Parts: sequence; C-alpha cells; structure tokens
Amino acid sequence: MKLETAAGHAAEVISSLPSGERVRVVSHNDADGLAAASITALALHRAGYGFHLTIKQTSSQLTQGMEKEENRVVIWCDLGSSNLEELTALPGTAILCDHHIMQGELTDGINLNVRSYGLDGSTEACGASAALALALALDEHNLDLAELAIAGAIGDKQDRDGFSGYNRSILERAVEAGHITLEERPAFNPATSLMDALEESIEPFFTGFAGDGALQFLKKLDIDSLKSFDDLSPQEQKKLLSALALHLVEQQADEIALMQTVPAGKRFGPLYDLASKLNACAREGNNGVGIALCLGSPGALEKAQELQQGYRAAIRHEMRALEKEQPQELSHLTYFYLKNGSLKGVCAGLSMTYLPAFDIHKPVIALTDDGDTIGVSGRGTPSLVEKGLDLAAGMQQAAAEVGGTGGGHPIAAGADIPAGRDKAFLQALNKVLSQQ
Ligand SMILES: [Mn+2]
Repeated sequence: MKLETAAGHAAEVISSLPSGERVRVVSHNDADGLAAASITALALHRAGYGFHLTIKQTSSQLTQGMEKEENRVVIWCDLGSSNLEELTALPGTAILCDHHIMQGELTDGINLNVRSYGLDGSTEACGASAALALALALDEHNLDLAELAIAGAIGDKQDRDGFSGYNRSILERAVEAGHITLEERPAFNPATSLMDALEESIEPFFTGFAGDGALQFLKKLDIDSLKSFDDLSPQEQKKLLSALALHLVEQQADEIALMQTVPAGKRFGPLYDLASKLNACAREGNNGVGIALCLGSPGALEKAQELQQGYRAAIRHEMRALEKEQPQELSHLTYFYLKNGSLKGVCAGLSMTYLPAFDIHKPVIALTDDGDTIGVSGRGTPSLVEKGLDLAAGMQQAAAEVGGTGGGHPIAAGADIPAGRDKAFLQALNKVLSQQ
C-alpha cells in the first residue's frame, strides 16, 4: 500500500466524526513536531473539527494521564512509534504520523509511519511530511501546508543531500502550485549588513569573525561592511563568496557550501528561517510560540524572532569560547566541557564541522556538569557512520559501565552519568569506539 492510500483510510476515520468534534493531537517538542502538529491542527480546523493539542517529549510513558480522556480519535505526530502497545491500549482510534523506528505493532489504529511504505524515515519523509499526507487526504487544498512540512524536514536535517523521496514530491507539487519558490541564496543572512551577517552566521560558522574580525575581513576585500549581500554588485558578490570559501578552507571546515537552493514559502518566507525559529522555540521550551507562529497568530512572529536571536546568540557565545580552547583528545574521540547543557549537541556538531582544532575523523563529545549528574552529547558524521560508528550503542554501553544511561542514533547520541564518573565514562566510550 502507498502512504497516500493509507492516509485516505485515516481521513475516512476522521470524516466519520460528527462535525465540530474535538480531535486529540499529540506531537513532539522539536521543529518537525511543531510543524506536524500545526499541519494537523490546521487541516482539522479547515475540515470543521476542533483540536486539543499537546506537545510532549518522547518518553517511555507517553500516554500517561490520557487513560481517562474520552477521545474517539488520537493523532500522534512525530512520536509514538516506540510506544505502539501503549497507543493501542488507549481508548479511541490512534492515527500515527511518524518516521521513527517502530517497536511492536499498532493493532487498533492506522499506521502512517513512513517506514511502513518503503520510505527512508531519516531522509525521505519526516513527521511533518507524514502529517501532510493525512492533511492532503482530508483535502487536496491543504497543499499550501507543504511550507510547514518542508520546514519540518529541514528541522530534522532531511535536506542534507537535497530533498528526496516523499519530501521531494511534496516540494515539487508545492512549487508547481506556487506555494513555494526555489531561490539560490547564501547560507548567511543576505538581507542584513555583511558585518552582522558574517559575524552572526552559525552554519557556516566563521572563525575569527568575533569583535571586529568580520569588519577587517571585509575591509581587506574593499567591500562596504554596511551593505547587505543583496546590495552588492554581482562582481562584489563573487569576490566575497570566493574569499569566504577560502576562509572556510583555511579553517579546515568540513562543509564549505556557501550558496544553497532555498525553498521560500509564499506565507512564511525562507523555510530555513522558519525551521530555525521553530527549533529555537522548542529548545527554549516555548512550544506554544512555535505553534502560534505556524497558525498565523499575530504577535507570534516577533516572539519567535526574539527566541531565535537569543538561541543563536547563546550558540555563538559558546562557539567563540570553543574557538579559543584546545579540545581534549583520546585516541578515538575529541571532547570538551560546556556550561550551557542545552547546547551540548549543537556545539558538538558545529565544532566538529567548523573548528580547525577538531578532527573531522573523530566523533566529538560534549559534557556538562550539572552537579548531581553529568550530561553527555556526542556527534559523528555520515562518513564515520558509514565506516561503522554507532554512537548510540557506544553511549549506552559506556554509560552502563559507570552507572548511567545512554542512547540515541548512530550519528547523534547522548548519556546521563553520575557526577565524578566522566573520566571513566570517556575511557569506556573510547574503548567501545575503538572496536567499532
Ligand atoms: Mn521528526
């Protein structure tokens, strides 16, 4: 069966409900989850239904507190696949719009997990694209919500090698229908002064651009630092881009692409920016702002912008500090300590990619000492994973050896370990990684 066919069955279940009925929706607290939740809420609203939405973390007790609710239908977005028995046990029909690995079977409900339809759940479809499949089955006119689905896919980094699979097909349909346009844009902000755009850029992250670093760089090129990229002549743009590419090569960056094909939505503008806002909302614990932004609530854009700026500033602050530090190394990993625990993962990934002192051939481990426990995040690269790296297994095994817990994905994983056990943990992890 195709995803679209199964989505049609799910739409029939929803359409059998009396008009005005409130449908229960539960979604995940990240950019993809917020996009998926918003797509579902808007599609329900347009079809004449109400919705009751909760944003949750993935946990082993996902359905806790819902046993007493009287729901005829519960739609699970971007989570639930590791809780299928729990979902089945709840009253009401479950509809699962997810892309995570499934455990068990959904025996009472409709499974729209994209993995069940021959799609790669890590590159070809995400929670938001599964939610869009359901929205389209309810009404073809919901294709405008592809803007949100593509932002969700970007949030889950499914754009890395260009969009493919189901993501690509909805992008193509949305472009054809005029909801999305594709533009060739620089990876930094092309609309603000170059001085700010280059200093504030996170992907790519330029070393040495703090303080007046970016200003001096532009001065040497004889480019007006107060102009935006869009204001430059084509010759100036070319000159700037080649100088920046050289700068990235010199800082031994693993990723030097400066121009990218950027999908821009008719309603939300550049969708990388929307994904970044949703990510900041989720990371800062303000899921409601992210949902309000997607639902078009006035005032939400300003709040989301503030959250985004604050989040990006915090990342830059940590990255500038890491730039000056020499990371510590073991034979099979690089590690550093970070004060702000919520930024461990993102800083591990960025430092590995953009900081010259970090070896791209070794996974990077970031640790935060919270007093009672030590939080750990690790990041690898696709090529390391191809060579056998499995950080999830490594974290789980090493954490267990020191009395902690760990897990995640082969390319990105985390652990919590007891205070004072960090050195033993790192040694254990290094040993596991050396065997992979
Ligand atoms: Mn997701």
